[in-house]
Amino acid sequence: MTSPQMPDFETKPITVGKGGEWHQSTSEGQPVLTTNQGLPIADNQNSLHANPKGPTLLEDFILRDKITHFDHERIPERIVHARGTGAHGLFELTHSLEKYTTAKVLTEVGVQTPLFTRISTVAGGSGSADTPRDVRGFATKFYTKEGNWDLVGNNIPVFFIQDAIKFPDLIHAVKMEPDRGFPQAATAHDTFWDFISLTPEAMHMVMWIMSDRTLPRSLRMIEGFGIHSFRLINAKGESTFVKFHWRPKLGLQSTLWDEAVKIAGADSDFHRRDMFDAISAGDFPEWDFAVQLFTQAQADGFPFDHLDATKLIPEELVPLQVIGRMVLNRWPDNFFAETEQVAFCPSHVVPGIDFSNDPLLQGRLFSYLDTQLSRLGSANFHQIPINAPQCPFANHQRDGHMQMSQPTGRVAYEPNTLAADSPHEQLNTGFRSAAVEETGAKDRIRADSFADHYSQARQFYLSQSTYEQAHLASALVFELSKVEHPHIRLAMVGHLLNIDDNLAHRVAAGLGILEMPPAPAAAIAVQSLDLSPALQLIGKMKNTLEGRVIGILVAEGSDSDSIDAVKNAAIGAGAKVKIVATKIGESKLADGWLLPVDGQLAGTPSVLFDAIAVILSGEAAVLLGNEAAAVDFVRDAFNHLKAIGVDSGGLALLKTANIEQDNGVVNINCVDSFITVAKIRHWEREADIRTLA
Ligand code: HDE
Repeated sequence: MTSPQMPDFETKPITVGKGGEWHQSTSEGQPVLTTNQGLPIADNQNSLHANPKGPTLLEDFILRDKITHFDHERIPERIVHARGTGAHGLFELTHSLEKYTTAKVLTEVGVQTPLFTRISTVAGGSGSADTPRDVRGFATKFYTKEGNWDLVGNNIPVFFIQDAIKFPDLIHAVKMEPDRGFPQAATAHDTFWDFISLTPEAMHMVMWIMSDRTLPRSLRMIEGFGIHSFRLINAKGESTFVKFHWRPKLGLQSTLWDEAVKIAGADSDFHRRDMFDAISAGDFPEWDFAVQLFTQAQADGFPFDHLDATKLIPEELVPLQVIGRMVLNRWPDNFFAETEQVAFCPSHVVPGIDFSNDPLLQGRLFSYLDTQLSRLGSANFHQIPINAPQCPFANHQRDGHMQMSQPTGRVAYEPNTLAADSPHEQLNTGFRSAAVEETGAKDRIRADSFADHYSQARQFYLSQSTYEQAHLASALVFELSKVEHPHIRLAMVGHLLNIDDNLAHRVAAGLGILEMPPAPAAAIAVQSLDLSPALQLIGKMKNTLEGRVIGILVAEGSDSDSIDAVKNAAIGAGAKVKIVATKIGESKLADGWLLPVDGQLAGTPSVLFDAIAVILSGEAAVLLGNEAAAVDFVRDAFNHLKAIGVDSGGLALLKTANIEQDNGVVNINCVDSFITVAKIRHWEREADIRTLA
């Protein structure tokens, strides 16, 4: 029903009771507030007191009902990936993989499968900021006709460790240190780097997390990777290995470190808000779904073991085939019920998809079910609407905490003769594991083929553009500079020597290390693998304003034609536009027009935008030159390598801020030039404004 006071919001009373009419309604026809037992409540403002100034009575069951429920409103947050943003959407297959799999979701072209995707940070608690340097989880639950398929991946195609038994150590090292309870959501501390420096297998992942991939501009601009090799199984029972990839339609885009830090202060919900705004505006985020398919024979020829999750298969070696797309088109009705309670398990697969022997994946097959039992508190977590399959499901499991279904009949076992219509196994279409022969001695052992810890780390670093290499080296300097124990810094620089001599020396110089430590002995000689340009982030950025936001700084007396011209051109190119001024409300322009303002200057810094325009009268430029927030607005935009469009007043403000004009600073009279430069970051500017490692 729609409340007359708030016409824009649809309010849905929670009516879990079956049938019946509302016992009574308010004079406005609204549903009556009741207890959880359906008792209508007369007074929701006062508890039951012995007298007007007397004690509250234990008898007040309405107060106890309300407070008790409130006291139990939280469930344990996820041990990792606690902070997340989720949305509903659909998957549409565009190319059939029928040759490789029987899974209907991968063979029925054109069919739209509903799904729910949750994107998360890893290390921080559920209330932490959206923009720390961190891996992003990328988990999708496909509600297929053959049951739920959960693809629980990350935005980085490799992982820190090779064996699941190290996961608790890794996470204990990265989370806040147990004696002091900080830092929150940060790898820049001793315990993390101590563990990493003793874990050479993590070096490839270290290159990825120190790259700008861990500083995304938007969750709509990240890739997703299933990481592990999985198997596809076809109708003949033959299996093919597969790696899954998500590719954002908006291209990849990252922020700079200084920008990410400032965004955390300006808007700690930056990514969640961006996703909410985009979906609410009908700008539905979209990803291509792609696969890398390969056989055991091909895998045998790779210079690494594909079962080792610290390795990736370069696209140049096994090209990606795009087979479908995902669109996120519906924000959840209720954050807790959906985004918080959604329970992903890599073990949720459908017939035609199976696991590989990746030891990390094998451990995950246990961990997620276990964690859901603890978080959601019941073996019936699959009955929560967000987790329930959207196809029929039936078995003989019964009872348990919070059982929501009421099965009928006397038979809850199989085989039976008493209930012919009870669920039975289905040999032909049911889930079958790949028939793989296993040989060898049982042992706690790491395969020799997992021993090369540096070659792909080297390949990644050397494949980056010079700008990206500088960011990566500087990130290492920043992180290690926060480490209090010098021996940990030295140990890390030692590992870097095995990756690339130049990188190690850059980082050592940044840390003030005068004498290089020895490189640890590599288990096998570091290989020089072919460079893989596809590993670059800059190479995957799109020259576009779609999904981007342009901030226009105005003041009293600004020129309305210039504002209109920038606004129309930016919107025409797919951007959103926000007007920023010293006061919220309206700004009176030179021609008397009252322009609605979206953001007040002090609370709307330029870190929230992809490019800015500054349109000011000469008088306003002088006034704003004495305003720290205005000077920071333009300085930060410049320092974050963003395009700046100016009129003469805007140019005067840039002068006050000591900004020299370059290719990214243009006159907005030539609005097309502004739109062109606004589509990109101006990397060449960085060497003039910042000392990088
Ligand atoms: Fe997870 N991971 N993980 N993980 N993981 C969890 O499950 C775990 C790993 C990933 O939005 C937990 O529901 C182990 C790799 C995502 O709800 C937990 C190991 C990858 C999410 C768990 C790994 C991931 C999780 C915590 C080493 C990328 C969030 C709460 C063997 C392929 C899903 C939960 C969401 C969440 C265990 C390693 C991705 C504790 C033991 C590798 C995206 O069960």
